Amino acid sequence: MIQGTIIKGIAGFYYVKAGDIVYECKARGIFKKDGITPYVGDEVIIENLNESEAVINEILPRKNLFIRPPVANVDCFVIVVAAAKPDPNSEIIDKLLVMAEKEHTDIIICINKMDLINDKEINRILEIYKDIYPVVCTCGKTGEGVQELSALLGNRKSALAGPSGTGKSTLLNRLQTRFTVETGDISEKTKRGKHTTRHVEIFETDSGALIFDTPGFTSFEILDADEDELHYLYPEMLRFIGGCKYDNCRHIKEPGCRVMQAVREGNIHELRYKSYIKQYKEIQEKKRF
Ligand SMILES: Nc1nc2c(ncn2[C@@H]2O[C@H](COP(=O)(O)OP(=O)(O)OP(=O)(O)O)[C@@H](O)[C@H]2O)c(=O)[nH]1
Ligand SMILES: [Mg+2]
Ligand SMILES: [Zn+2]
Repeated sequence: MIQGTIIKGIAGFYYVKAGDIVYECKARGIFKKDGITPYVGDEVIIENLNESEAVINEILPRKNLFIRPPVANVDCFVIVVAAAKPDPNSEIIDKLLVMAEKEHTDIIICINKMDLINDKEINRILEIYKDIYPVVCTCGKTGEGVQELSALLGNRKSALAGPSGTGKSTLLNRLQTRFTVETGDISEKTKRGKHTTRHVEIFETDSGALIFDTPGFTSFEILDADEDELHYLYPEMLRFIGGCKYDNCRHIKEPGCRVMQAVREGNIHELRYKSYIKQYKEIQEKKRF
């Protein structure tokens, strides 16, 4: 019996790292029968059947589990946003943030490709998030800011997440230099990433932290949030919620809403508020069908 971490899963095989050895494993048949799927990041107990074959016997209790990106046991999400190419998509960013907030993971926002825009434009993006989350600006092309990002990661297990083409794998190649992970241009025609990374994989950074590279996406659906709890997942709203006139205020159009007042006074960023409303309605809409 050996305990290890699933670092990659491809075509029914799971790659389990225990110490310096990576075992190629199958999952025990019973998992499938019981509807249990192993995830990258899972701590597992494996058993060597013979020289070349091993099976996963048991998945140890998870700290958390995410479906998109499909990862388990994440301490910190690094939401990678491109300053341009592709342009920042606040809808995807805020949905990822809500997903991470829901499971109480740590969050870092990384604004990459800072070589493509000027300081004024960088500040415009910083303004939205800098008072809520740690934000780091990087350039995957030159390596600028990568040290700072690495310092922020510390020795947490962090997962890179964000739209396709924002530079997640490029940053990964800067954080760890042992392997070269494939990266890809964004499409000239659609201005979107080409989904270069196809599977989740865990790497060890040069400073010894574990980091998940994940496939990017171009859209993102909220799967199981509750609209009435959504406001708790916008940390900058928390200190205002108690000030609303009505206990069940959801800050949409209720009179005496303290949150809306904070938006008017510039204490909650208008774009964040707009994205809150949009998500709120989307969740409601989804429930109706
Ligand atoms: N100008 C500029 N280009 C960058 C920077 N970082 C990455 N790129 C380029 O952006 C493109 C996409 O980079 P990837 O690292 O493949 O992006 P990704 O987020 O891993 O994309 P998926 O795997 O599809 O999710 C590549 O052509 C990179 O060379 C940067 O800081 N500045
Ligand atoms: Mg990638
Ligand atoms: Zn309110």
